[in-house]
Amino acid sequence: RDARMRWFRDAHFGMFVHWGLYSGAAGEWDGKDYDGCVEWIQNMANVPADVYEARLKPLFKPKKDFAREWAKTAKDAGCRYVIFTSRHHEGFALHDSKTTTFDGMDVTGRDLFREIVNALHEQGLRVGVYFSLVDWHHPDAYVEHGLPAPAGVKNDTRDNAKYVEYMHKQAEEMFSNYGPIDVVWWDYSSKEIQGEKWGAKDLVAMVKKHHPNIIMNNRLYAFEHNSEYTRANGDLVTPEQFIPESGFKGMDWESCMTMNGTWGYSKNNQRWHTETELVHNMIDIVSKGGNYLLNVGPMADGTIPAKSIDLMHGIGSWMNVNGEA
Ligand code: FUL
Repeated sequence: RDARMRWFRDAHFGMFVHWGLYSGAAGEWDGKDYDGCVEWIQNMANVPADVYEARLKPLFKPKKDFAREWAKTAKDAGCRYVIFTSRHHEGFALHDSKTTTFDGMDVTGRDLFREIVNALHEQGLRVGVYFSLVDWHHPDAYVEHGLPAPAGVKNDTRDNAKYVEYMHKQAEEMFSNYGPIDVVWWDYSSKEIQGEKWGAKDLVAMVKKHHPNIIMNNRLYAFEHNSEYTRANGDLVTPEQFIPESGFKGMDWESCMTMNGTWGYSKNNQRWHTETELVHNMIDIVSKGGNYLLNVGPMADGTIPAKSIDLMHGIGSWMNVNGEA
């Protein structure tokens, strides 16, 4: 394990990217503004999957070379790895999938997953895949959040086994077709829906078959900090939006944090942390033995908001002086 974790422990700093169809909504639905965690807008505005899909697909227009911009932003800031949302809870998958037409290839004619992975590899960055277990689009997926069912689907006739089979196929496409992947960031489980409800053992075996040294977070199982249970179920504890008082003894960890209180892009939220705050977070986290996973939420065309770029530049200047070579 120590050998497998070495690069991660040395990395200290990674960039998180939340990008999907929700980026096009930009925090607004039917004239109503949302500004925190707007990658949840489908849920917050209670939108049926078919309506959501029809409205957002036309807005999702990645510009050429968006992925190179991401990779350069991360590299220049001193990140050693990038974790991107290959599919978030909305269920839209960035790769070229044979399991669905709700994927990057069918919507944009491009394999966005490949563009991203290749761009990160070109910059010598390690690659992490955020994979949502939750799916608000698939008609058979577990419904925990009370979303209205898509047209023609009744909540009580959902066949969860079918969803799990679909979800596993999609994961295997991502983990077998795109070269080396270093981290898998499952998201997320609850006490009711976790572990074998997701087919966890098979998922883990599949991912390890393709990437024997992959590092895995602990969210295939219900969220719990610093317990034996957590230790047994992943390599990483993932404090979200906070820095623990002290580290997690005997456990690797990574604090994931936003710059402004939303993971997905919101045109409304301009409550940005300052560069000083972000640098202090870095020092606080790294001094306690964790990694800092700092989020950017690009717009629908893949452009990272200017303010986020500024903040990343600021951290980069600090890292040039104070970071490790
Ligand atoms: C959570 C998700 O529900 C949020 O939208 C975000 O992706 C965060 C990092 O993890 O579980």
